[in-house]
Amino acid sequence: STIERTLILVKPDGVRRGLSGEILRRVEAKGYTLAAVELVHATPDQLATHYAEHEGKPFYAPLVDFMLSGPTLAVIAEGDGVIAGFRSLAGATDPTAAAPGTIRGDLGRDWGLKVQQNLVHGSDSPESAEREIGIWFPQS
Ligand code: DAT
Ligand code: MG
Repeated sequence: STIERTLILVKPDGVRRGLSGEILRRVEAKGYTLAAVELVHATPDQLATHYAEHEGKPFYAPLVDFMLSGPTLAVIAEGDGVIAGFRSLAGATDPTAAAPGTIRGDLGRDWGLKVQQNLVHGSDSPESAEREIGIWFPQS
C-alpha cells in the first residue's frame, strides 16, 4: 500500500452551488482522511502557477477568470492511492461525458461549452500533488 497526499479543489462553481459538503462526504466515505481544509480566494499569481501546464491553450483565460470568480475550497486528502483514487471519484474532465457515480457525472451540470465549470480539481501525480499543495498551502 502507498499512503499518498493529494490536492483537491472544490472550484468556485462547487462552493457557489453549496456542494462542498457533498464532495467532501464522498472523499471521506471512500476512506480518505482530510489533512487540511481552507477556503481560499485564489490570486492571479497562484492560478498562473497552478495551471502553468495549460498556458497558451484556448481555454486558459476563461479557466483562470472562472477560478477568480469566487472562493475555492482547498483540501489536502491522504490515503492509500488517493491521487488516482480521487481522480476516479471525480470522473472525466467534461461533466457531460463523466460517468454516473462520479462527482462530475452526478453533480456536474451541462453548461454547454464551459468545461472549466467541472466542480473539482485533483492532482494527477505525486510530483503534481506536492507542487500544488505548496501553491494552495504555502505555510505548510
Ligand atoms: P483535469 O481537471 O481533469 O485534470 P486538465 O488538467 O486537462 O483536466 O484541465 C484543467 C482544467 O481546464 C479542467 O478541469 C477544465 C479545463 N479544461 C480542460 N480542457 C478543456 C477544454 N477542452 N475546454 C474548456 N476547458 C477545459
Ligand atoms: Mg489536470
